[in-house]
Amino acid sequence: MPGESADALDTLYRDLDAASLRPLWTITEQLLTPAPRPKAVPWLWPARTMRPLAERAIGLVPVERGGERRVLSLANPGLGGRPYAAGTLWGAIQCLGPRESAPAHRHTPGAVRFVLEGQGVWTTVDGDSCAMRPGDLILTPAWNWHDHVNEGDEPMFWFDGLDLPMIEALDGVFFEPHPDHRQPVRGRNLSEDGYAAAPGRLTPGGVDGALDPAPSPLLVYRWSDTDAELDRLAARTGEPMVTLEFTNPRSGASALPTLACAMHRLAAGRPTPPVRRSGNTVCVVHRGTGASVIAGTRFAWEPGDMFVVPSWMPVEHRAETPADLFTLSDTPVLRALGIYREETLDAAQPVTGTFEPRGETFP
Ligand code: 1HN
Repeated sequence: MPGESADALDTLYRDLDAASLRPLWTITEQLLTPAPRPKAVPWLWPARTMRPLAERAIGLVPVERGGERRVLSLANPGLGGRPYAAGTLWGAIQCLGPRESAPAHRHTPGAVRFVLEGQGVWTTVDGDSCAMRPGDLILTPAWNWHDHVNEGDEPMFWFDGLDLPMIEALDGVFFEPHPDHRQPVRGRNLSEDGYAAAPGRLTPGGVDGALDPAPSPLLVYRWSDTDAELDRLAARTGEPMVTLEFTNPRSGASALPTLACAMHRLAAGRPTPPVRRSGNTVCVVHRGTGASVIAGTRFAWEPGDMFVVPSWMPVEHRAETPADLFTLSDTPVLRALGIYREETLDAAQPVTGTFEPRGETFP
């Protein structure tokens, strides 16, 4: 009898549920999507909103053990309140007031800092004290002790990028505070002694290089080097956009095993072709103004703004003035697994909307 079998089926589903079993045939289509369907949405956090809020936090919130860092995380509205810029990436603005220091600790998630504003902060990474200046990239590889000390008289602001959501998904997070507030310092800018001029630390193009489970021994990539190399590359190619990846000078691989960092220089008024890639990207505007179209929505940007391009969403950039964009992505992980994809699309995307920043902005 059909009725009987329908009842029997209902009972089966109830009993499966009670036994903590899920029938795949009812959920196949939400699990095996034809292409990535990230929960994260394209989003932009304006510097004009973040900067004054960070400054207010300096006045109100001390940096202490337990809290560890004065960090405002980019919380993608698609992720239901989780403090992540995208499913795999942490992005944030961190600030440290004059003469403040953030205590030494280490953790299995790896981190990078891209400096936005100020001077006088030293980040010590396993005893190597690294100066931080605007436009510099500083690495704190997994399980390296690190602390930040502001020896200057002005506040400093930088972007933090971490692979924390990936390491959390792998249930691989370990964290340990250092026994002392500050770790012992072996010297200043030591990693640069050996590698600052090494070939293979700035690689044109990126994404198809070597893979390496070891992080870069060079911990600091100075803006002056990046800038000069971008100039040379732009002059040579004449393209609307040139890209330098910050690479491990020993192997040519990404800066950290899980994270790729790059700087893109955009010529004014020349749009880039639309591209989509598997994996997530966080962009930080270092210089210039312009706009990016992400999956049909136009995001206007200026220096210090941060925005996210979720997996497989087409993106194209157009600078109004000569512009430099820093990007952080999880590409090395997808490549290590043999599943990375990238595609250039034929035609510019139709623009179906304009992004309106949320929260007050302060001109
Ligand atoms: C961390 O240790 C830092 O050391 C910054 O500056 C941001 C976000 C999540 C977890 C650890 C830092 C972080 C973080």
